[in-house]
Amino acid sequence: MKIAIVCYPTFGGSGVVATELGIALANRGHEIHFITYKQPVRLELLNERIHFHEVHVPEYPLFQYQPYELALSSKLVDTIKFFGIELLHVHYAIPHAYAGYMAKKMLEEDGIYIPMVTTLHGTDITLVGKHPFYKPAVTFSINKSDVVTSVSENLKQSTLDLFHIKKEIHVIPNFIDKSNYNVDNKECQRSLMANENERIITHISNFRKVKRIPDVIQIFKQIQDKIPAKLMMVGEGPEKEKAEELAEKLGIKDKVVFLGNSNQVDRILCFSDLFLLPSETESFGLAALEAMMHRVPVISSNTGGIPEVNVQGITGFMSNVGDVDEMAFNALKILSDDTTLTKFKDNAEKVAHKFDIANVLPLYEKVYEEAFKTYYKISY
Ligand code: GMT
Repeated sequence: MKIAIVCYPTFGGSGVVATELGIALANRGHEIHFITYKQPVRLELLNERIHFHEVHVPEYPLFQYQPYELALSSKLVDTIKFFGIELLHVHYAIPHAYAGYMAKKMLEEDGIYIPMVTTLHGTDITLVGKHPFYKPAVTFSINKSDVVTSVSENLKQSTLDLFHIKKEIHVIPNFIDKSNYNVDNKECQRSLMANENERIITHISNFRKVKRIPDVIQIFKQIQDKIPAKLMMVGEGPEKEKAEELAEKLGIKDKVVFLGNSNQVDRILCFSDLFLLPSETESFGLAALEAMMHRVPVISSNTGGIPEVNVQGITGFMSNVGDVDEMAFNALKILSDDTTLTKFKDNAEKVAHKFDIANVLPLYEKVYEEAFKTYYKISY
């Protein structure tokens, strides 16, 4: 099948999921066309089955805001026509589902019919999408999608609670493709980052407010008060500076390493002992799943879709949002001795395997078939 995938090309989870899904579909023989404003960060290799088409938005002084949706829908129309693309899969409702629907309607004028699958990722619903400025357009484009998927049961429920949705929402969890990881345990260069006796704690995110970055620093402060430890802070975003200031204020600056955005997440997780994800909300928590796949237990909040990934007392522990004392207490419980840590590491890896791409890819292929059926039933 020839499939166009629209996504954000950045380090965010939705872009990562879209990119890895596209690569896996190409490996299954499908022809994939990524359409977005920059080459997705995890898309390193293009080949005869993986194409990338860049959306340009020319600057025009009349516009205070350059019209990305317009440029995207035009690019979709041209690309779909030129390559004979058969299905459109948009990740993140804003503005992708909206632009996708416009493209579909323009194509229909030329007698070209293409079904659209929309995958909801979280902040397109729980943070940005529900804002009254966007809500009518988000509701409309979800209802106009031929098939809608969400990355967790929790996100499905939030979508139904927040919007007037007339479509069925299929839950397809996020996944991990372990074959993409290039590091095995023997290669972990732990000594570059910490002394032999230190535990390595890691946080990876886009450092937005919703990630509760100060909580990460506070939890680590309590951990390193009790045991030798280092904190790896991976990512870039608006809360980073505040985190650097807080680490300095708490006197732990020399124990916190800010690594910036990284394409070497697998190398960092390879030598990590614990992952912190104290987010305000999280529709799934792909970063936690990636950690677990690398045998890293997780201390997280118990919000949104996280309980569908992190299993209480098995792969780590969950606490109420903001309860940094309990999170630090549980972290110390996991890190207290090697036997306990190894038990949590084994469990994390075992549970993560449930989310292997081999189990998830067929679910997407099934909804693609359904999208065809739904679309042609409506159109003819
Ligand atoms: O978490 C972010 O800030 C990025 C955001 C995105 O759209 O890229 O992540 C959302 O989608 C991920 C992939 O489905 C989920 O794993 C994240 O939990 C979700 N983030 C939130 O709900 C805050």
